[in-house]
Amino acid sequence: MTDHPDTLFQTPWHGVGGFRFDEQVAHVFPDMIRRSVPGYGQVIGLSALIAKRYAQPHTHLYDLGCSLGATTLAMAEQVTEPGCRVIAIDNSHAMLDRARGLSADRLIDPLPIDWVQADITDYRFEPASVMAMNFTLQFIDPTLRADLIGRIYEALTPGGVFVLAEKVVLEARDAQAILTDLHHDFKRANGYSELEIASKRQAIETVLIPETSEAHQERLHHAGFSQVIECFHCLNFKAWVSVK
Ligand code: GEK
Repeated sequence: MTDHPDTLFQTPWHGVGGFRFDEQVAHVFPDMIRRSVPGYGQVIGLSALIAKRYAQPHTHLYDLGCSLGATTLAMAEQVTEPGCRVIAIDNSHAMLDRARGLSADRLIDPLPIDWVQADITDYRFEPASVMAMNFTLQFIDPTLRADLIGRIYEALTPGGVFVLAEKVVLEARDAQAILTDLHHDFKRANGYSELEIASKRQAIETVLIPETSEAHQERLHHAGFSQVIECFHCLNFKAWVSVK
């Protein structure tokens, strides 16, 4: 399938209440995220490899904030343990609608997948061996993040893993400014104009609230994870694999 090109920000942003994961965004999402997040494909591939290594028989694998199901499908294709199923959760109806359609078009028969429209901040997780949350915690109200990570830890079986990928910020302003410039260069190199970069930045700044790596690592340790290991880093994007 060819990705629909992301042209959403070719006119200035006049949105009220910030960026939303609606039908317009869902339509262009694969193109948008690939051109905006350095290493996105690597993080998806890595999540699937981690799922393959850590999935335990007869447990759930969760994809939290699944959007169109890139992580979901990658995990479902790699895991061969018996009795596993993937629970893909997103609170955007538009995203899930599209994700269900895309997964129905797949020719191979991976693990069973449940597509669930729900808010992950108040969802009751079943026992799971693998939980992935790629580029989603950054959209959750910061005051709810510790509770969510705590509930993820509680749901994991001993030896289970949590994959977390996020946009991060540096404490030092000068260093952060360098990373921001380079991220904008990445977007320019992927064909976004100055107007598109500025408009997207304006639209997203009230809804995407990044934290420092240290804040993420501290929260993961505090939740109880025995190992918190950075497994991906490109510019201002990182991923960690945390083992219970
Ligand atoms: C990928 N992981 O392709 N509950 C459920 N879903 C939520 C919530 C919430 N409270 N808040 C936001 N979302 C995906 C990419 S995108 C990242 C994840 C991005 C959902 C939201 O609807 C959107 O689909 C997703 O989190 C974030 O690997 O757009 O930069």
